[in-house]
Amino acid sequence: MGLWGKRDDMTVHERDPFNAEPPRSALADAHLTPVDTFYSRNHGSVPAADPARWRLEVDGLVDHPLTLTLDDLRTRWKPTDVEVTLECAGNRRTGLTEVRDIPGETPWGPGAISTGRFHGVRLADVLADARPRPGAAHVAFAAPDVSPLARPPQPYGGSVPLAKALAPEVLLAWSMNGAPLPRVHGAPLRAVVPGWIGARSVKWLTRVTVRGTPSDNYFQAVAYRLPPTGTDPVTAALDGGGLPLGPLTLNCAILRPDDGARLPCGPTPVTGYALAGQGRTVARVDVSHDSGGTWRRADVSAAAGPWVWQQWRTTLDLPHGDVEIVARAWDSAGTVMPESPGRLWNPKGYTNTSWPRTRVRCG
Ligand SMILES: Nc1nc2c(c(=O)[nH]1)N[C@H]1C(S)=C(S)[C@@H](COP(=O)(O)O)O[C@H]1N2
Ligand SMILES: [Mo]
Repeated sequence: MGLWGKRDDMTVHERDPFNAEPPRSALADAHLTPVDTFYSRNHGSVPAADPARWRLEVDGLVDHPLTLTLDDLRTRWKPTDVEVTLECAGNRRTGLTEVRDIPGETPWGPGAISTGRFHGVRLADVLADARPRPGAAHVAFAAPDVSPLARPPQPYGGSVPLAKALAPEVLLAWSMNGAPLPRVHGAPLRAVVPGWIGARSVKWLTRVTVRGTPSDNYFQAVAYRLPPTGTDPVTAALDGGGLPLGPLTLNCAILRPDDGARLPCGPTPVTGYALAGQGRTVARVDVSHDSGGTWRRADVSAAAGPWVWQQWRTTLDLPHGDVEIVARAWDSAGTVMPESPGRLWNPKGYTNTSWPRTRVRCG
C-alpha cells in the first residue's frame, strides 16, 4: 500500500502537500471510485484532529450561532447520502501545458476526478437552525491546514453563494463509501459541494461563516480564478479582477487504451468518463481514431444523478501505425466541448475541457 492508504500505482505528484491521482486504468469502468484509488489534492500538510475535541463553529450573519460536536451533527439532523463526482479545477492540466508551460502547478493528467458516496447532514438543515440574517449572501468554509503556497501563507478556505449552500445536495460529510472519512479526505468533517470544483469541498472543516461577500481566503480571492487576459494573474485577482471558478463544466477523458500504449491493430475497446456539470447530464460522446477526421458515437451509461460522471465505451478499428484517438462530449443542453486547448489556456491551468487526445502505436 502507498502513502495515505492509496494504491501503489498512484501517480504521486507531491508527497507533502500530498497530491496524487490514480492511473487511467484504475478509473476505467468503475462508477464509484474505491477510497484507495480516489485522487487527493492538498495545499498544505494533512492536519490531525482529535475527534473528541473537534468542534464546528457556525457563525457570521446568523441570529443563532452554533458550536457543534460530531455527535451533535449525527443526532440533531437527519443524515443523508449523495453520490458525487469531485473534480479538481486542475484536472487534465497537462493538456494545457502542451500548449505552453505552466510553472508551479501540479501536472494533473485525467485522474484528478473521482466519485464517492458521501454521508452526512445537509448544510441547509444546519443553516436553518443558525438562522441567516438579511444580507446573508455567501457561506465561507474554514479549515486549519496552513498552505505555504498562499500569499501570505494561510489556512485553506473558500466559499459558495448562499443559494448553493442551501441546495439539498450540499453536505457536511463524515463518511465516504460507507466507511468513516479517511484523514487525507478531510476527517472528521468536510464540506461536499456537488457540481462545483473540488476546491469548494473544504476538508477538515472547523468553521462555517455566513457573510455578505465571498470568502477573502487566498484560495477564493486569488487562486481558483480565471485571470483577465493579458494581466498578471495574481495582481489581477487581488484587484478583484478575473472570474471565480465555481460550477463544473462539461468534460471528458479517454481512459482506455492508455496514452502511449503499443497495441495490435484492429477492433479495440475505447472507454472513458464524461461529466456534464451544471446539473445536466451527458447526452452524447463521439470518438475518432483519425484525429477527428471521422467519428463514431459511443455508448454512454445512464446518468445516476446530476452530480456524477457517466461512463462511455465503443470499439474502434485501429489502423497500423501512429494513431491519435480523440473524444468529444455533448451535454443535455446541446453544449459541446471546445476543440482547442490553445483557446482555453490560462496561467494557472484550470478547466481544461478541450477534446482529450490519446496517442497510441498499432501493429
Ligand atoms: N482544507 C482543505 N480542503 C481542501 C483542499 C485543501 O488543500 N485543504 N483542497 C481542495 C481541492 S483543490 C480539491 S480538488 C479537493 C480534493 O479532495 P480530495 O483530496 O478528497 O480528493 O479538496 C479541496 N478541499
Ligand atoms: Mo482542486
